[in-house]
Amino acid sequence: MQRLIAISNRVPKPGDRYTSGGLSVAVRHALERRGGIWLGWSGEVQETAESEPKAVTTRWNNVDYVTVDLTRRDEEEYYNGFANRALWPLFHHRPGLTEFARREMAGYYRVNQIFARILAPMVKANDIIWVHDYHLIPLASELRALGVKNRIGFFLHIPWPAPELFTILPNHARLAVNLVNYDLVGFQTKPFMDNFTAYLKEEMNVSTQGCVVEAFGRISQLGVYPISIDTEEFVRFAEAPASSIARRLEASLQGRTLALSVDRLDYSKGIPQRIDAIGRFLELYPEYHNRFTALQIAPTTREAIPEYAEINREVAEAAGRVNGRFGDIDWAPIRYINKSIGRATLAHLYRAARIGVVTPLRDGMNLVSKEYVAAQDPLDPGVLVLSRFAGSARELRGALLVNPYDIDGVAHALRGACEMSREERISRFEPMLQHLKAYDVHRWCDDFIHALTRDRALAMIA
Ligand code: ADQ
Repeated sequence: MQRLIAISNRVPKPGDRYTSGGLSVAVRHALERRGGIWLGWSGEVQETAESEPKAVTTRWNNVDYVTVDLTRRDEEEYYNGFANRALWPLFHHRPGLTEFARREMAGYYRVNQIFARILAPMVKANDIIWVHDYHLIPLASELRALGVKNRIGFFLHIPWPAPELFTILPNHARLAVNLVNYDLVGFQTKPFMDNFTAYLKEEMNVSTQGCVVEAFGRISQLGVYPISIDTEEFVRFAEAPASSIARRLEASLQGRTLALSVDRLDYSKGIPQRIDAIGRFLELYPEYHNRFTALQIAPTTREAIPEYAEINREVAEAAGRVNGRFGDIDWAPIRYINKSIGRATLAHLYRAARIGVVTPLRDGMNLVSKEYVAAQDPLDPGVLVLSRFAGSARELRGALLVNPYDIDGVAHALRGACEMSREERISRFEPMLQHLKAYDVHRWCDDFIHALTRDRALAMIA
């Protein structure tokens, strides 16, 4: 079995199984089975600018965790700058929030070069390399420039934008060439892959043959690999005796219907629009006053970026408006907290919620929607209200699909979820759970690695 090397912006802590998300669990599992390396930023910032950052290696269960500190300038230009002020908003179709500076783009390429220089000497001839997400699009090109000839795959966790939006980036052509330097490029959904091939055709005059791109002196395979969750683990968590937090929540609800939302606090998640829709629901259906509670859990992220401080203010204000207008001395319709919650507890909270409200404006996949389904009680499941613009909407067909921009539409869906019979809830839930059991995160991981190694065999035959 070939050794695997994974590279992502951040590397999870070795042995930290409790707080890690599904992606970390699956990639770690694959790494431990094959032996390997996981390389990325430590999350630490060195105040003194060293000429070449040092890597620290920790070995744990057959895997070398290699972490690199960045300088303050690297963090500002690569992470806060090009990755999160240019690529993230633009790839989520928010050109109005997109800021581009050549200095930051240079920082982005510089950090990719740093990772490549640290990794290249560690790579053995037979290793397979798997790069994750928008922070690292140029990494294969940088590794190739250092003579690395191995199979290198890339998975994009976020959407790929429509061509006319992608071309807003002054370096769009360079990024496209960077992507074709991978042997395999994985997208969450077919429309995202189609956006990339449409761009290649319209802007670069490159046609794809099926899922194969032959351009810029290389052949690259494209594919759709929808990421998933560790379904069995979530089912197990949800079925374990309820934690004290979950019991406190149940007691505090006093029999009211709970609608739960869990998101990183990010403008792509549509939280202010969702809160407005809850306000509209309470306006249209006063019979739900004092019978309905919405809980929004949204830990803050990327706080150094002004748009993220702004979204926190916006959500708090929207929640305050709805509570002020509809609340009473013994009832606030919306509870808004910025806490991070352990995964086992999260499963209990999902199960306690009659409605899971997941309404991003645009999302690569959205794992919360899958976790919510997996955590439900099969005999009395809740209803998922899901944005049609989440990647997961293509798989979770038993959800009530909504357009998050249509406040009235979401309000009607909330009412439909509150009123839905147990029979209908079960008939919507069962096929979704079956799907999540068949296509869990381990399957996702295996499919991607299989495609990356299978194509190696084909290349050798050719
Ligand atoms: P995210 O944008 O972070 O991921 P999502 O897919 O929903 O979005 O994953 C969030 C994860 O964080 C979930 O596992 C969730 O349980 C966890 N989480 C969120 N809030 C939490 C809280 N308060 N406490 C504890 N855990 C919390 C990006 C893309 C997505 C894509 C994933 C994976 O934006 O579209 O699905 O990567 O590819």
